[in-house]
Amino acid sequence: MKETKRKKMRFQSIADFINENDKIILTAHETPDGDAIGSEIAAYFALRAIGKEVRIINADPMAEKYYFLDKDNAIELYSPDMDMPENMNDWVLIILDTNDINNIGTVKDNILSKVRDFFIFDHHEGGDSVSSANYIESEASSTCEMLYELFTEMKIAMSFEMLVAIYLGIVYDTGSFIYPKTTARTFAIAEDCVKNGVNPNFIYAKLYESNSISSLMLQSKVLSTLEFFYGKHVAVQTMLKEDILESGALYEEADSLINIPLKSEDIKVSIFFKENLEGILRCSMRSKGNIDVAFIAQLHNGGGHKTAAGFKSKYPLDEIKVKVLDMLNKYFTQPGND
Ligand SMILES: [Mn+2]
Repeated sequence: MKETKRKKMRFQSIADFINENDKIILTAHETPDGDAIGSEIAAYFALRAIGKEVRIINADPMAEKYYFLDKDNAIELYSPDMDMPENMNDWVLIILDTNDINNIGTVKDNILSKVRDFFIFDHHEGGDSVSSANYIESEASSTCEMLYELFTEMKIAMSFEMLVAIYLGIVYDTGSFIYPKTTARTFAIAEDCVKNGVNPNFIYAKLYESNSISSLMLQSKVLSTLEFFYGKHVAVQTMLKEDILESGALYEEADSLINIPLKSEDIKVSIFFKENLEGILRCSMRSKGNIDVAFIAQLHNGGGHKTAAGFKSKYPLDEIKVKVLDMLNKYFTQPGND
């Protein structure tokens, strides 16, 4: 009996927030990934099913491979001249898949600061110091996995569209069920999705076999910039605006290139400097084991967690590269480094 009562209360805070508000804007982190988009779509259909007025507004465009999830064309890209509700005070915001309000781009100053209230629903580490209303489970594989459990608890029937989005988010964030936070529960949820018609091969093809030829060209350009530091334990790749233009690819198609160097056992940190078409330089970092890259991002007003973090640089490439590499010095002190 006690067990049932405790379980029933698990999602009380977010369920109350949803129940108390009728006009809800959803957003997720900058350069939204599969879990961010999957979460937004699943939450969009769920909240509409219980009679809410819902909008999804993101700071950055999503990759084309996710378009099929958005059957209603519900995802809007923030722009200063977009059609905003007259009375923003009627609306609340739910932030998905990040617990850092500095990680939602232009949505922070233009929506978060104007809505009546907001709630963070996420699975990343580093949420201990979040002072606003939140529900964070850092041991969950993905935000989509948490949403499945939330909707189950709220007794919201899960449509096929929702299950497709949830399954895609889980596959994306678990690296197809292999990353450390993958649990038996993750598989049980995936099983339920598949039992209800989600096709694993179709989702795989959408996620990993739907890249454009121009994205291959971009990949080849970026990979050719690969440099090694600290005895070949740190890899740096660079993408400039010209690389995007010459390949004909989209900025967001460079998303997963940061993971390529990590396929080598020797590489402990992968750093990717990427410039967008407006000339804004972003530094993304991934690490293995005990190497913390989040502190570097935080020093530059960015965010993320221990093994995956990033920030926008206010310095030119040459300067920021030296600064970032210097900060990794404490992890690679053995002699013989190059
Ligand atoms: Mn996620």
